[in-house]
Amino acid sequence: MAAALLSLTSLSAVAATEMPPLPDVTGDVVKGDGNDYNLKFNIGLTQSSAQYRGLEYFKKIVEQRSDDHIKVQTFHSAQLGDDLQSVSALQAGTLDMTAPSTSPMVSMFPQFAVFDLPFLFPTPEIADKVLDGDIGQQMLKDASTKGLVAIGWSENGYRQLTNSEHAVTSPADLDGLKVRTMQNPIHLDIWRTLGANPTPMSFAELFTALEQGVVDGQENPWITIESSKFNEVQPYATETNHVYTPFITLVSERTWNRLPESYQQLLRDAAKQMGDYERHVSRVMNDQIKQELKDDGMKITELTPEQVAVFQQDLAPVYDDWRDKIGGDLIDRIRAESKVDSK
Ligand code: TK8
Repeated sequence: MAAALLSLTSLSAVAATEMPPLPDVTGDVVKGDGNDYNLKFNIGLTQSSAQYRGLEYFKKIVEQRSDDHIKVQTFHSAQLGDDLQSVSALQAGTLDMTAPSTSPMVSMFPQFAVFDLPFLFPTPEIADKVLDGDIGQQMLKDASTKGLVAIGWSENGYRQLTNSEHAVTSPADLDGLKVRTMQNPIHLDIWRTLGANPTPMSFAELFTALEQGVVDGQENPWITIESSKFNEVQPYATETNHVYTPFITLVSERTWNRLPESYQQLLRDAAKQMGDYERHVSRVMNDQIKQELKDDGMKITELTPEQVAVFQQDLAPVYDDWRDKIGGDLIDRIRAESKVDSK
């Protein structure tokens, strides 16, 4: 009896999180040029991420609406390369599609750095307004160069800190902590300013680095922490929500130029629908997964508004330093969206 109970509890503890169902495909079949196409789409996260769920929906839409003349082959867990390698592969024409975080791409597209400024997006709704409004749409146009065509936004989400050492409630607790960051100068600045010892690294190397103690901590959304099993090697987490990271949907320009216009439009439509659905999945699962991580024994610190304010104050200089480099005008426009929203 005790054994039966025990196995029941452990079963429920590992039960896979339920993803919201894949929506039905709407819209008519799109006529192409009679040719068949095969699109390889590679992402960095695992099969249990919201990102991969979004990819499954993208595949369903594109295959169904092209009457199977376009086949979408999905790859996860950086099987065909990490974010930066995938972008290079798109430029070389050896991969058709990918959806990296914007952060490692700031060296190519400096305006993406707004997404790295701490606490700039207070709510997901404001992120949506920016991504789906003029600013985000202009960014897609601006990023459609250098061998890439940018066709949509999904989300990675709000980032949380995890570590192997101790609970973190204030910047003082970060003293000397080795924190992996994305390959991005603002993230380096954030963690250096807070007193940690940051190391930039590709996401694909991160689990091993945490497991072997090369770094003590990292930061990513709850869903990424769980789907990448970081909680198995990181007993502590702090809900910092310090940065909101989007995923940008990219197509190789070489692939794009081979497609008839009707299929180009189909990819744009499907990327939009994937983005809406993926953001929904990501948000529905965020709290659910935080709870699961707690149930699985992760020690999660939820900060009080006063404790968050200490992080915000310490990070004020990061804003000032980056304001001119990114363009103060863009930052002000994003801030204005937040003000309109809070009225
Ligand atoms: C996945 C990455 C990842 C990002 C990171 O390819 O590197 O920490 O948050 O999720 O884009």
